[in-house]
Amino acid sequence: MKGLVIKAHSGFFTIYRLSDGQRIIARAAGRLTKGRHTEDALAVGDRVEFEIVRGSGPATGRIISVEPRVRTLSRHDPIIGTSKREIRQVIVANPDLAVFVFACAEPEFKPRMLDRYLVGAEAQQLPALICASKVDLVGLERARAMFAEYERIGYRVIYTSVANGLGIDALRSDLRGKLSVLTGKSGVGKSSLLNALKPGLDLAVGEISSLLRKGRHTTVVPELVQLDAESWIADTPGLRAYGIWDVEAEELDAYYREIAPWVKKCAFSDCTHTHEPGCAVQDAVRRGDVSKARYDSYCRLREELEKRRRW
Ligand SMILES: Nc1nc2c(ncn2[C@@H]2O[C@H](COP(=O)(O)OP(=O)(O)O)[C@@H](O)[C@H]2O)c(=O)[nH]1
Ligand SMILES: [Mg+2]
Ligand SMILES: [Zn+2]
Repeated sequence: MKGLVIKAHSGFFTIYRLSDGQRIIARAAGRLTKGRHTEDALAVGDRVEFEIVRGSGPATGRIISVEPRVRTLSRHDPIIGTSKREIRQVIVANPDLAVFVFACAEPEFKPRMLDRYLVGAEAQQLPALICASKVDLVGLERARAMFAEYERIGYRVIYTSVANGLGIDALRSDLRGKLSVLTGKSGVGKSSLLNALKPGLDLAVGEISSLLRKGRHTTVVPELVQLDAESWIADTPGLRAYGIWDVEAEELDAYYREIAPWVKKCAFSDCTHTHEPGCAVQDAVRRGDVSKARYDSYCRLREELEKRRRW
């Protein structure tokens, strides 16, 4: 039988059986988790082959094999990662889309934080969608102005408000047929959006999401929420999940998508684009091809990545 892992909880997995949508609790066959691994053997989002095991209690499943992953949203394990054996902790397997929720107000929109999320998505080659929420608080015109630069450089931005229903259908249609990872800091309206996308879900609003549980090594692991037969959402916590910690200062320019095309034109192949002569990136900023705000954000993040390395 084929299934999708929708929840992972200390050695047990909840599987959604593809044939009929039944949810079955399963354990992994021993050989799947034993031995050396470079990343978690099983995670939410994995597509698996399993069989039913009948014992004295209720029917349970045994996972026999895991389909190869298309990609993973992962990070280095904070504990094991410091030892010789590096294991990537898989937060979500096979995500198709990252949805970054940023409120137009309450809390105040911080573009630099969005830039970090985008860098994380680019680094993991995960397509990103920006959701500008709470548009009713500022009006559509101001909201569009706030996110205009991101549209200009090619990101899709969906403007939403659960107060007046704006953008909910558009968002739902962008999520259709995908496993999406929904992220944004507390209070931006993630639970409200999920409730609007899926009437009847009834997530608590204005509270820390009940869908999040502390997993091993205190990382919060998401549980998949089903939107319709083929659409799933992982409601994940913030930035730490996005692999930004794995980005090296030298590769950062590749993850600012409007900066990346200029890099090969710089006079020095190891140009940091912060002070060098003959820097095509700085020229692009002067011409306005790269916005000052995004360039400053690049410089700040680069400095931070360099500092971290010096620790
Ligand atoms: N004005 C307005 N308030 C919203 C909107 N979406 C959510 N809120 C409010 O923002 C607060 C946080 O919402 P919640 O969905 O719990 O955010 P979460 O922490 O990201 O899950 C609540 O008081 C919501 O009522 C919106 O579109 N417009
Ligand atoms: Mg919430
Ligand atoms: Zn340069």
